[in-house]
Amino acid sequence: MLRYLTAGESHGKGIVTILEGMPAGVKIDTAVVNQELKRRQSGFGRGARMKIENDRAQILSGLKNNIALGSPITVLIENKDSSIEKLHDVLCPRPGHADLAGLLKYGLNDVREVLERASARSTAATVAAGALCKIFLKNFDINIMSRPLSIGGESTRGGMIKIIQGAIKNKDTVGGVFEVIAKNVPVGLGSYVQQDRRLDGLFAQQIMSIPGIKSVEVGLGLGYGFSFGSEVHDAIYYKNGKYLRKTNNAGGIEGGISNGEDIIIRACMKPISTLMNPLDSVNIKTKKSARAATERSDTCVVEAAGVVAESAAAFVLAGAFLEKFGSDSLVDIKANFKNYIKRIS
Ligand code: EPS
Repeated sequence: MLRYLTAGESHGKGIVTILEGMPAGVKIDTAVVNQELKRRQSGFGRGARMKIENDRAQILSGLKNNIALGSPITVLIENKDSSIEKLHDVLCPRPGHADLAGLLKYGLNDVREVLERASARSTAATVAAGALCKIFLKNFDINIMSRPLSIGGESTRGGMIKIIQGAIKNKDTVGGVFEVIAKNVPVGLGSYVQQDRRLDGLFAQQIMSIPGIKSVEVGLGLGYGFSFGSEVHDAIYYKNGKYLRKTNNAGGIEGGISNGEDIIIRACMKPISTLMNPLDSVNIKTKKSARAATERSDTCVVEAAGVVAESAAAFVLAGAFLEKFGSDSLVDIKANFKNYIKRIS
């Protein structure tokens, strides 16, 4: 079983991931992990923190001479801004953030004690785990990419940049929609036999858990609700010894199983909750009306969220792949994969 845990506060010493289940024999290039961490830090609309941090992976366990041992892989990303002990209390929870619900749930007296862990800084850990999964998947030519589809309703590159510039000027934030595509995924990952093995359900769980994500859809998604079956189901053909489809409204998943087409997932990210022109809130000490807290933050992270969602998708695909083809040794997995491809061809 492939699984991972993360730890770390936004302004603590660092962010940590432990990924367990990477098979022995996979060559891990730390530069590839660093490249993914850098992609997460990029994108138009990011705030000042990204100019401070230069996220780099230190791999503390699970490798010998850059080859996975089959044991848990620990990745540490140190925070340059580790000022957690010196930061001021936060007393006015931000609407949209975990601030108020977290405060009440854990019986805390300072919103900072919530926001430090609820911060999307933790997504650096998700990306580290996802980068390792991507490296594994690359052994089978599976590639995952993402792109923003629209920001604030604008779908051209120029329009998106303009909307973000306007949001910065208005001390506002803006949300958007992005798409994740996984190419060359073999037919047969996931299963219809149990709800917790359905590939679409697994993607939805992982991607919806990324901070700020409010909806996830596979393929045509919401569009199915406005369609007739004859218009949207992907007809099946057979040519040159292969099944094929001319459309991919299913987004590469039928019955909770990959069907061999590209996997296409779209997700919507809400606008960041820290507003420099804050909404109404309440001071948790005095219970009097007050403006919500302001913190250094980003204006738009839709592009970066796409990179995080690629990682979440890589984790799901790697897990499903290992379940299908074995999980201990890369050599065995390659042999099983080859046999399977031969059988279905
Ligand atoms: C983030 C680091 C944070 C925020 C952002 C994500 O840094 P700081 O709070 O020090 O500016 O920029 O977190 C949020 C937007 C949030 O709502 O928590 C990062 O590394 O991605």
